[in-house]
Order: sequence, then structure tokens, then C-alpha cells
Amino acid sequence: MVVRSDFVEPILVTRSSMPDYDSYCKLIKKIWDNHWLTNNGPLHRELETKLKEYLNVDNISLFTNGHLALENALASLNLEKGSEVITTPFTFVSTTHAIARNGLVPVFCDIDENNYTIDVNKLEQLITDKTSAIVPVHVYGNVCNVDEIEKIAKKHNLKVVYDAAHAFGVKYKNKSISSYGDISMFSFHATKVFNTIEGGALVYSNPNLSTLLNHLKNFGIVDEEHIEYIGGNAKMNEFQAAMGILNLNNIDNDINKRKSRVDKYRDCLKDVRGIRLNVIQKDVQSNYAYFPIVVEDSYGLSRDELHELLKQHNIFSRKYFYPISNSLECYKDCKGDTPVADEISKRILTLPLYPDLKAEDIDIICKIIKDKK
Ligand code: T4K
Repeated sequence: MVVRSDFVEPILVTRSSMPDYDSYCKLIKKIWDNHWLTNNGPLHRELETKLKEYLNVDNISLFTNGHLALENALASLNLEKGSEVITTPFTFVSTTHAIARNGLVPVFCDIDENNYTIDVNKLEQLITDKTSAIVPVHVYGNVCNVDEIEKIAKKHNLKVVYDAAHAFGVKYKNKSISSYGDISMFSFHATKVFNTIEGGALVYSNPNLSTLLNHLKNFGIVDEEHIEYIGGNAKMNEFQAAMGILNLNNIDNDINKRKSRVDKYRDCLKDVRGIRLNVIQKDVQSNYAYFPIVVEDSYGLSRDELHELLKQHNIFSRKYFYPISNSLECYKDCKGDTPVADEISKRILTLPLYPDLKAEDIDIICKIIKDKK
């Protein structure tokens, strides 16, 4: 039996990427020199420009976190209060909260059993004359069926806002995943492939949204004497931007390292009966954000038992995403049956994955999964 000593450091589900300490100190020295800490400062502007180049997109706005970015994305589209927004429950609860906190009504669509994103075959039947938008989620960086979603949205004149929190750096048919839909939201939280400590961004096709989004994230202030919108405060500060500028220098290297970890996991677990691995999608360049497995009955242990077993070895996998949004008390009255999402949420486990995860630790994790002890 493999036992990891209680004295070694725990292996957590992820570990933030951080730049070299001295480079960060050198960069934030600029903040001490100019006393400009937030409100669209020079580092914020520099990061915005660099992200546009990296993603090859025309329009981007930075936010203090991904959740407020998503809330503001929905606010900027001026959707009718009380209208319905179709989304999936198999996500971090932020997605659903962003809809509800805009005075919109979430309607839950089931997910595809292979890639866990919105099931486009069940989407159209949920559209009513009250529907104003669709908020699909590129969960784990898996790409939604963007082509079909676009067709359905066009046919019914609906807005599409992608929760792309997990999908930074993902490409579909050689284009940034944020090129699809009206707006896409990336999270730059500490746990994400690319982080600015806390942070997020919106990428959008309509350049006219820039000014509105910049006002919405700054109390609706247009200029010193004009406040035109009921905005909040969702601005990214200079320390966050500095972290982003430096992490961006290393992003391709980080994604490559993630890929090699994922390849190793896949190789070790490919023949384990009852452990289903994440799908490899056609035309998709992945960012290898998460390593989810589905624990089927034939494995012999339940998902919860495997989660516990790993914990006993000081390895902390996570049940992303359980519980799902429509099982929560606050959303119990929302419409939509989601049997596939219910089932997957009870079987899903995300294993530790980050660029510096050691090969020998992956061996140990996989051996525990294979030996079931
Ligand atoms: N939409 C989706 C689909 C999302 O997944 C998220 C966020 C959002 C929207 C909203 O975006 P943000 O507003 O967060 O930008 C974490 C993250 O806090 C959250 O950002 C993320 N999704 C969610 C899936 O995971 P927790 O409660 O699981 O985090 P926590 O504190 O348990 O951390 C998980 C592990 O990460 C730790 O065991 C170790 C590691 N870690 C954590 C932190 C905070 C680090 O290595 N460094 C750190 O600083 O929610």
C-alpha cells in the first residue's frame, strides 16, 4: 500500500502560479513611484493591451473579479427585468448568482453527458417569449457547442454571454474562445490557469460596450459632473494588474506544463475500470485547466469514498461541481429538469492539477485510485 507520510505537505486541488518574487517587487516599485493604486492606472492599461494581443481580440475590459465581470456583462445588455435566462446548473454558483442578482430569472438546461456543457438538444424547448439571453458555461475549459448556440440565439433573437471563467487561452477552430457570443467572461482568480490574484475580464464583439462597461464598473460615473448609470465598484487595481503582467509572460509555459501533467494522468488512468476521463474535443486547443473524473458504479467505490480515501493520504481532490445550483434552496423554484447534471454532480471529482505538480505525486495519486486503498 502507498502511504504518503503525514509530514509531507498536502497536495491541494490546485496551487496558484506566481511570478518570481523579485520581478514582482521591481514592477510594483512603479506604484510607489507614482502613487497610482487603482482606477484605470498605467499597469491596468498595460495589462489590457497585452491581453488583447495575447488573445487576439479587439475589445476587453478588466474587472476586480470574474463574478462582478459577469454581473456587469449582463447589466450592460439591458435585459428586461424579470426575463428568463437559460443556463446550466453544473457550474460554480457564481454563474447563477450573477443572473439572479441582475433581477433575471435563471432557467436550467441540462448538460451534455460527454463534455458537461449545455445540451443544445434540450435548449430550444426551454425558450419562451420571456427568454432574453443564454448563459452557457465552458466548464473545465471544455468548449460549448458554440456554433449551434449561435444558430439558436439568432433564430430567437437572444443575447449570449459565455461564462468562460475556466477557459482562458482556449481556442476553438484557431480562434480565442472569447470570439463567440456577445460577451465572454474570464476569471483571473488565484485558482485559475492565468491569475491576477483576484480578477476577471470581459471580451466582446461590440466596441460600443467599452464605454458603458467602464462606467458600470465605476459607479456609473461618466465624468466629474455626470453619473448616468446605477453602477457599482468592480475595478481591477494596480497590484492585481502587476501580477497579471508577469503571469502572462509565463502563460504558455504554464499551459504546456499542465498539458504534460494531464497526459500523464490520462496515461495512468486510461484502463481503470469505472473511471471516466474528460473528453478530448475536436478543433479545440485546451488550456488543461482541470482534471475531472467521473466515478462510475463499476469502479467499486463511490465518488465520496474515493474523495475520502485520497484525503486520508493528504491529497485533496474537490467535488467541482457539487452541489449544483438548482439543488440549492434559493433556486428551488426555478424551472428546468437536469437529470444528467444531477447524476454527473454526484459522480464528479477533480484531481489535483497545476503546472508544478510533480510527476511522482501523479504516480501516487493514480496508484491510490487503482489500488483503492
Ligand atoms: N464562473 C465559474 C464557472 C467559476 O468557476 C468561477 C469561480 C466564477 C464564475 C467566478 O469567478 P471569480 O469571481 O472567482 O473570479 C474556487 C475559486 O475561489 C473560484 O474562483 C472558482 N470559480 C471556484 C471553482 O474555485 P473554492 O471555494 O473552491 O476555493 P478554495 O479557497 O477552496 O481554493 C481551492 C484550492 O485552490 C485550494 O485548496 C488551494 C488553491 N489555492 C487557493 C487560493 C485561494 C491557491 O493555491 N492559492 C490561493 O490563493 O473556489
